[in-house]
Amino acid sequence: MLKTATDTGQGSSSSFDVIVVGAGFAGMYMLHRLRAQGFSVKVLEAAGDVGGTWYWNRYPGARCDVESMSYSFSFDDDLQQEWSWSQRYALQPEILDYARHVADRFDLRRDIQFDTRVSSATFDEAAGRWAITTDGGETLDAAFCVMATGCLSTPKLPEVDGIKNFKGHCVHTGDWPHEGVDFAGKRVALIGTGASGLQAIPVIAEVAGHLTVFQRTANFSVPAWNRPLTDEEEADWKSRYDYWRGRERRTHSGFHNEGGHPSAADLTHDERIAVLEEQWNKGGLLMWNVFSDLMMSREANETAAEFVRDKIRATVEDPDVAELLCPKTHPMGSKRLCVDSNYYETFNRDNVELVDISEQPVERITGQGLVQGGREHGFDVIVFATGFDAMTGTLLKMDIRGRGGEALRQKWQDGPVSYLGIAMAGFPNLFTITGPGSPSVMSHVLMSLELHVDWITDCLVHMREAGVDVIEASEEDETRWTDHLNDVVAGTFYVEADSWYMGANVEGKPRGFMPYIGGAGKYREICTDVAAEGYRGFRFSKASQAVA
Ligand code: NA7
Repeated sequence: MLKTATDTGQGSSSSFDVIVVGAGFAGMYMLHRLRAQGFSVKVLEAAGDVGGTWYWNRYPGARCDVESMSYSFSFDDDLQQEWSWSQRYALQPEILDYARHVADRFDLRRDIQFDTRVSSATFDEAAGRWAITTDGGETLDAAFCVMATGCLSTPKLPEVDGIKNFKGHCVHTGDWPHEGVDFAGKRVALIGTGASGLQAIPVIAEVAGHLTVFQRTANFSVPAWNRPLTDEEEADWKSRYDYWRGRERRTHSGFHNEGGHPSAADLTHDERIAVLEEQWNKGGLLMWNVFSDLMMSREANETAAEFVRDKIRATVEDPDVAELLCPKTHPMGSKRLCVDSNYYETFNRDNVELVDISEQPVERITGQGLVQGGREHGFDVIVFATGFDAMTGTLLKMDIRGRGGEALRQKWQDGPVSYLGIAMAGFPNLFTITGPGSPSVMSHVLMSLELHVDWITDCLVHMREAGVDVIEASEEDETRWTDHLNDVVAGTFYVEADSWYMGANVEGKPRGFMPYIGGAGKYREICTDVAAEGYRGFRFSKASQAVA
């Protein structure tokens, strides 16, 4: 039977009902919910404080691409009412302040052990419990383990020799030094033009002596049109938060303002351009939904792609640079769309240079800079905006072993499989929040993680009431879910790009689309139905029977 916090004498104990790995938004909310239900919980976190993504990604210009009134917890109305955002899209320091505020407000830190990285998690079948080891040599155990490790939490450096030789300052956007980086007057190289690079480039360019951007693939970016939030906007959200949250939960992406997007097939060329223009002027990620057939109709996609290219050509003064910045190698939206502030305009500055490395990659890093195109370029700072081993990287860095000692690395050798992106067959009592196989990064992540946390909490309460202590996804339902996930994405342009969604940015990683794109609203209904039907697709047992 599950123990309560009082049973375990929480505080000095190393035995818990639940161990949560990660104290980003998912881990924080998981702790809050489970604690309120009387479970004993310990959160283990590698960082020195809460915040997850927003703790690590401190690069200049780091900003959320979900609007700030929406990018916040919905579980507590007082919290919603008391917090004020300053801008349409919040910058990283403000989001980190919010995370800290939540930690203070709900007194979360007393159950979080910081500066602790989990190295392994092993399921003990006889006891029906997880043994968790840390890099500090500790072993803790719990009936349940919840991986709240985030989707983009393992930064990836490029496979290029010599990084250690560089005598200047070398930084990755996803592991930014807390003391900051002094770019003033410096010769700066920035490699990578995904969302992080696009956000950092305009801000670094303002202070650097000279900034050289090394671009392997041009990306599609839509303006954020960021600005201060008005009092009226804030008041509108706060007066009807329930309405906005309800809308978000029913949509495909989880965005409050999604909806009404026509099929390009029903529109004339001029009508399509008018729709695109309207969406461009609104700005932001909803350009992804501009046509309902954007990701399936070559014609719809090419119309939108050419529209964005024309915007780039109209913005960037040097036509050769403009053409290099025009994405032509993948359908629009098949890699994550970027949302920028003055990205294309930055290439009109005298101190910014674009180097196309699509044909001639960076050969090596040297003491003074890097070699590319057969010549050495000298730099004081090199910024790697080269992305992450996304979705599976952090989970697979840990040695996670389920029934019979099976390693998750083994189970996922051909790519991740899971039931609903929440649980895996053979790994009883282990849950993943926004795991591969769930909408996660293809949705409003904060909304999606709240769904998972609520679902897991309800499930554990259900088990306690039913007097069972082991839950495991069935292999058949896991297979059915994985087939469904692949069916939904088959035939869309998502599977064409060498994106991190496909695992294509990491050498040797199996190729396959990892998030669920069936829609966040539909996914919520499925999860709700699964629970309502007695956790369809899961098997329950008592620990003493778990060996069977
Ligand atoms: P991304 O989106 O994975 O972007 C990484 C960028 O780095 C992308 O332009 C890559 O080019 C480039 N890259 C990666 N490796 C290399 C090497 N070896 N040489 C040159 N260029 C390279 O990561 P971000 O951090 O920008 O964004 C991740 C997510 O965070 C984002 O989607 C939002 O959801 C938030 P490529 O396209 O692979 O040719």
